Amino acid sequence: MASSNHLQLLDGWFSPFALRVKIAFNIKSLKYENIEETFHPKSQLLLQSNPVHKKIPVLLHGGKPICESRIILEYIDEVWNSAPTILPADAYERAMARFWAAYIDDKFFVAMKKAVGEEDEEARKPYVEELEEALVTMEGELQKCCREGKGFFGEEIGLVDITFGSLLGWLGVIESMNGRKMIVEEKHPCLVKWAERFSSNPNVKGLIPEADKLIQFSKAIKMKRKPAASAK
Ligand SMILES: N[C@@H](CCC(=O)N[C@@H](CS)C(=O)NCC(=O)O)C(=O)O
Repeated sequence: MASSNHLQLLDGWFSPFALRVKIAFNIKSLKYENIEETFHPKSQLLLQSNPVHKKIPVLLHGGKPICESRIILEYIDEVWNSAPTILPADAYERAMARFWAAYIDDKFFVAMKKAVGEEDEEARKPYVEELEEALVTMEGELQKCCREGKGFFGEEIGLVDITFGSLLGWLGVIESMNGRKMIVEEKHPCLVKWAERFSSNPNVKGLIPEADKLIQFSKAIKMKRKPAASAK
């Protein structure tokens, strides 16, 4: 039986969403038990804890499940509310952080997932273009922060940085598929520095899976799906 403060994470090493929670744990210096989800089949613990979406990550706090990565980040920040904080103290800035975090998931992640799913370069092109558009938008937003002397989308790593930065590993997969970098000095000078700063931050370092490992993982998933697709 879990004690009321025991923290468990239903994790998947490849998951950008689970990565967000691990970064938040580090920011708050929280100890947790990592439970790697098996997926094939999904564990009883996952099905019981997230019966609606049946997805990781799930945070179990004293046995009580909290689902959806951005909701988990906000929960962690509310329960362990001393500094460093993940959301800004100011209500307007908090609303803006939520806006950009939602933009990253709705626009950037969706295009990224579709791009990773397309082996053919021509089929991948429209999604890569969507990603490029979103990168220019995020560069514009980050430039405002840089002008205010901030190193991240806030003073320190916060909701927007975690939401966006957790996708860098998978962006590396698309870069490898396309044979070129997507965040480049000429178009995204602030994002280039931000990505370096984010990845080397002590709360993040070592957590972003290597692109090569993700590429192998993505190939294995596509192989599993192929027979089903050709049977249609
Ligand atoms: N919106 C969710 C997305 C979570 C998600 O897509 N998790 C994936 C792993 S990266 C998953 O569990 N997929 C299993 C499935 O779709 O059956 C969040 O932010 O937590």
